[in-house]
Amino acid sequence: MYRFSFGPWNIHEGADPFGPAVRQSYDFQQKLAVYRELGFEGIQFHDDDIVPDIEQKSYAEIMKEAGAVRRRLDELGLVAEIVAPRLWESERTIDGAFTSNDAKERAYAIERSKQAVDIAREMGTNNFVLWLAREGTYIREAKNPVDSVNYIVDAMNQLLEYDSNIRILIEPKPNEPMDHAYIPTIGHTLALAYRTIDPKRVGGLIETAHCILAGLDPSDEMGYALSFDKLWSVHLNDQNGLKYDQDKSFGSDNLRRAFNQVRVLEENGYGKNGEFVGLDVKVMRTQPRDISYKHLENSKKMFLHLVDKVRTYDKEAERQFIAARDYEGLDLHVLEHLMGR
Ligand code: 3MF
Ligand code: MG
Ligand code: MG
Repeated sequence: MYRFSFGPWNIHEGADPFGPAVRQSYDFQQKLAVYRELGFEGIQFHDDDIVPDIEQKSYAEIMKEAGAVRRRLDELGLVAEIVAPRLWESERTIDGAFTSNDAKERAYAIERSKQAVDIAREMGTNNFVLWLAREGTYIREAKNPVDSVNYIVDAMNQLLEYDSNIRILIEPKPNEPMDHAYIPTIGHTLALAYRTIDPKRVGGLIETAHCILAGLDPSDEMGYALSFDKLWSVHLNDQNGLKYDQDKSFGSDNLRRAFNQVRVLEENGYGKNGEFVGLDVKVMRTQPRDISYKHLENSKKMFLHLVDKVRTYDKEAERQFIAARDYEGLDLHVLEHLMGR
């Protein structure tokens, strides 16, 4: 039995860099109703999804609001899967958060993250996610790459020390918003883990689209993390080649690639230790408001269809093709299975 999650930002108004919002917002309570209706149990949160206008509020006010959201989730039978500090929108993180060239800004990023750890505790989750959005450069000469990596390790150490229960899940992404990010792949992520004071508590969250943007195969990236027991969450979605981060519905661009992701998760017991099948999907801008969450429904449906495809896959035939080194035969075997022939 899989449990599913997504973040409230996945129900959105349709703004893009070239045009404004095209749908009226759903408020937080309306979004919670969508979770219930579509059978999602887990919520992925940014600190300011829980406490809007967080930079304008006192610590006491922030914790009070977080407590109220927690009680509402309890009433509805929903759980917070992750909390992530939104370190990329502040005026104080324009040059990066942990890797800003300004020591005051780096200190702000660490304080804001510690506060988000407190929010995570209030929400009842140990999963603390870092998407290192602005930890990179627009131009190579703007930052020192060695110092930058050291700053990230130092920030993680401060967070691990601050709370002995949290575990940090890095969500790697190779570019966007930056031209180049310092932690572009799961390999970089896991290497970083071993530089911290507590490698056991550092792992990864892998997003399909981010792997494709790095020119890598998402199921292999997931397999890599699984081999270290460090795949602690996923953002399933899809991506049509090397362009902006599209966050398309899971399986919508490449069914076979989606099948292979579900297969590596299913065959390695993903979810058995309480991990959620997380989505990070955007609906098309054209979608009318009252059906602007179909991408979530469809992605979940596709995941479950593909679980079925994995379970009914003829592995004995696969074994024979492999033994004969007949990968042309295996290729067709997979395609015909996906086509239901
Ligand atoms: C950007 C992302 C992010 C992260 C989120 C949680 C806004 O490409 O994928 O979504 O998933 O911040 O870490
Ligand atoms: Mg994305
Ligand atoms: Mg994501």
